[in-house]
Amino acid sequence: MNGADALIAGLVDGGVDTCFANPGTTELQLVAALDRSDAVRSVLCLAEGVCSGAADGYARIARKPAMTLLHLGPGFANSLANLHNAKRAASPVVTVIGDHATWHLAADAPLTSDIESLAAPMSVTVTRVADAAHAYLDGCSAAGASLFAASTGPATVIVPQDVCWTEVADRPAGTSLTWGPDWPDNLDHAGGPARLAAVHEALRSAHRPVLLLGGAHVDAEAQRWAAAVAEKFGGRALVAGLGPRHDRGAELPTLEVVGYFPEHARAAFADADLVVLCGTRAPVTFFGYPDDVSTVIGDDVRRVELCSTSAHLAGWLEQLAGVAEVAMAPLTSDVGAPQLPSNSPITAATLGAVLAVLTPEGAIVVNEALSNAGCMAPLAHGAMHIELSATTGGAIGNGLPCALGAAIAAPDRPVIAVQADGSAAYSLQALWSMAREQCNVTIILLSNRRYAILDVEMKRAGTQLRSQKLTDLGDPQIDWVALAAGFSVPGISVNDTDSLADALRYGLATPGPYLIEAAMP
Ligand SMILES: Cc1ncc(C[n+]2csc(CCOP(=O)(O)OP(=O)(O)O)c2C)c(N)n1
Ligand SMILES: [Mg+2]
Repeated sequence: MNGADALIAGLVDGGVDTCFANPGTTELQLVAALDRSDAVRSVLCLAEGVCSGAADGYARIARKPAMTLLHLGPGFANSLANLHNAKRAASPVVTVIGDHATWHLAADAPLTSDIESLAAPMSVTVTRVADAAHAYLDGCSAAGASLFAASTGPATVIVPQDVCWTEVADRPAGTSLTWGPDWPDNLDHAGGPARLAAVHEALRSAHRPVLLLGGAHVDAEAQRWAAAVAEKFGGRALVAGLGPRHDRGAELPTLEVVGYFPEHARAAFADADLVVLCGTRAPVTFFGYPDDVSTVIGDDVRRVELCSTSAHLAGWLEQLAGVAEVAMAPLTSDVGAPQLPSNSPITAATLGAVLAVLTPEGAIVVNEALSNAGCMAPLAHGAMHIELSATTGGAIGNGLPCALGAAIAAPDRPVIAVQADGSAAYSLQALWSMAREQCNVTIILLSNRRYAILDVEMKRAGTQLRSQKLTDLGDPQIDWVALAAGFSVPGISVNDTDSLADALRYGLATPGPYLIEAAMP
């Protein structure tokens, strides 16, 4: 085998089974190694932001490291916005970047750049493979680092082309690693009992405690444990906004999701005297505004940390419930069936009502709805599903890539992408990979023909614009159905809830991707 084969073997032994790739000449040997490997499914993506976003979505659903293969500094740079989202989501994405042959770097050829400096801010580790003899272990360690660093997240491996083409002996024997089905808990276990006792003591002395849930996976069990603990101490459990993965449905306890705008976020904590941070940091406002502060929780409110972002949240909350001597909150069996709205224009509220009725049990709903994110609230009354927020790091354009990766990770689950139009335009190339891989993704493209959230922020800032030139997308109109057809994704345009419901039923029942342009008033 050569260094490229060894690197791929190491990644496979570290848990990688899927690669979202956009390679070039410096990755030729890696392309050949992937071609020789039966252990990795390779998915070609037509833009690097699709690779990183798809790997993010894949990792969130499959709960194992997902690989991307990218071309030197420029190709990698194209992936960074969604890699930033992946880092904020604590997703174990392993980025493999081919670099020039070691001796060719000194020539400063056109594609030469400082890849390490590009990678550092978006990675939990950056490794440059020194020689072919190290390739296997560097691959294995990168996959491991994505899961076991202080926080889970992106690991970057830079591999010079001469390392890839150099022959090596077979992989080192007996080094195969396997990870458990759950994301590992990176907290110091020895500190666990003391931390549980401190949190329990704080809860006992609080009058109005809030348990704030966040991190890589706010699952059903975590919410049921948290609801029980909160009830015992006369408090509330909340879920942090824009979370990587949030299980939802009518059977679960109703936990409020912390809102986006500062006044909404602050209102959620207004009466709290204690906040227990469960897998998340203390919340801050998304942006700074004149004469305002960053904090959401008052300085006089006590905070205690239960566990870190990549901890096994449900496990920690179960332990806490044990100390507090409470049983898990039951599932609600008597869940009234939501009703379709009478035929009406498509707004956040009516779309939410349609989604609450038609989202199937077990679906994955990717949320890049932005100014229409209110449509997600009614889904709490629908069937059990998984919500993935695309913009965990605030960078738009992750929705379609995330949906692609989620669909590849879970081919048996229907995926619904609730997708704002401006954000869709950043990474539309994901449609082609969805068509090629026949992913079961139904996209609801929210065509409001503007950067509406910017209009909202502008109004809140009291700014009057002379023209809408920098926020209006309606001139010329974007034909989403034609664009989808261009990528071999069938679609339809609808402008009322009856036709939206029909189209959604059709999209869910038909294999492969389907795009519904929801024309909004
Ligand atoms: C990578 C990146 N570029 C730019 C922005 C700034 N930005 C935030 S929202 C937005 C417009 C979103 O418009 P659209 O997706 O149509 O959603 P809408 O506001 O209409 O609901 C822009 C450009 C961002 N957050 N991330
Ligand atoms: Mg828009």
